[in-house]
Amino acid sequence: MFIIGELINGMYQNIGKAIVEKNKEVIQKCALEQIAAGADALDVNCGTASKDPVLDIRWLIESIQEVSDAPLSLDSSKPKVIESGLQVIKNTPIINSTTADPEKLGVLLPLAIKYKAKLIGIAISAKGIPQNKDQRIELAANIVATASEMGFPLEDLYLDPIVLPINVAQAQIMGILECIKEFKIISDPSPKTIVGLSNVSQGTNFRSLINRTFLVMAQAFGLDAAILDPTDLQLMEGLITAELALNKQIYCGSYLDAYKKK
Ligand code: THG
Repeated sequence: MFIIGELINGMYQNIGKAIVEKNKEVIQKCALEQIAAGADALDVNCGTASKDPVLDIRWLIESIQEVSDAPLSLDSSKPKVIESGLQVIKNTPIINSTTADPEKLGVLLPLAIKYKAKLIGIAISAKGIPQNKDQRIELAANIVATASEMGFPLEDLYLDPIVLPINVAQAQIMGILECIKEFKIISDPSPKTIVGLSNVSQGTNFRSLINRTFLVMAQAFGLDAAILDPTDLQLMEGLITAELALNKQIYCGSYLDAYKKK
């Protein structure tokens, strides 16, 4: 599983405050903690706290890059913010994200090609979030078709069905899980799959329990990557144990420690 740490997001109060006050120690500590906990990459999202995300995303990236060379995922719905970040990123960038809207694809695919970035494509259209599995698959297929036409390597494309909170969209959860399996057969070579995990538990009690239960189910459907909180120890232990059951790790008495040292 490719793990993208979700915690550098202006949506979190401490990070929003650090962005406004330009307190880079808070950001650097958050970056290092997530990496120590097992993150392979870090999501970077200015959130709504930022008045000038085009500049603030650069400040976030430069602050993180002073202490770590982990790959960064540029999380913004605004192509201008993503382009600004791409100009200062050192390691392979991840663009998070494009929708299936042709206008967005037309801007973000050429940027992904120019900067040799990985690209997350989310199953959302200009009309909004789909209401069922078939609509999600149709949007994902549109993204794959456009990426393929433009010569973007499909192994670098991560398709996201868009996870919704279980307390408002309970009837859609199984369809979202099935998308993870079906996205993989849209093309050969297969695109990869990703979810923003914590969406599933927003507004609920027992957030951590809901996150880790959904993650293990998504892993059984073939999930390749997740944006999640790597400092949630029980979540990470569930993730590692599911990889064992899926034959992606070799069992040994100390498999949890062995994975963490990888
Ligand atoms: N897909 C993709 N990118 C994404 C998402 C996705 N990026 C953003 C988001 N979804 C994933 N990241 C988060 C980060 C935080 C939370 C949820 C998803 C979260 N935050 C607390 C909340 O809203 O309750 C903040 C509470 C606090 O202030 O402590 O839940 O789906 N491609």
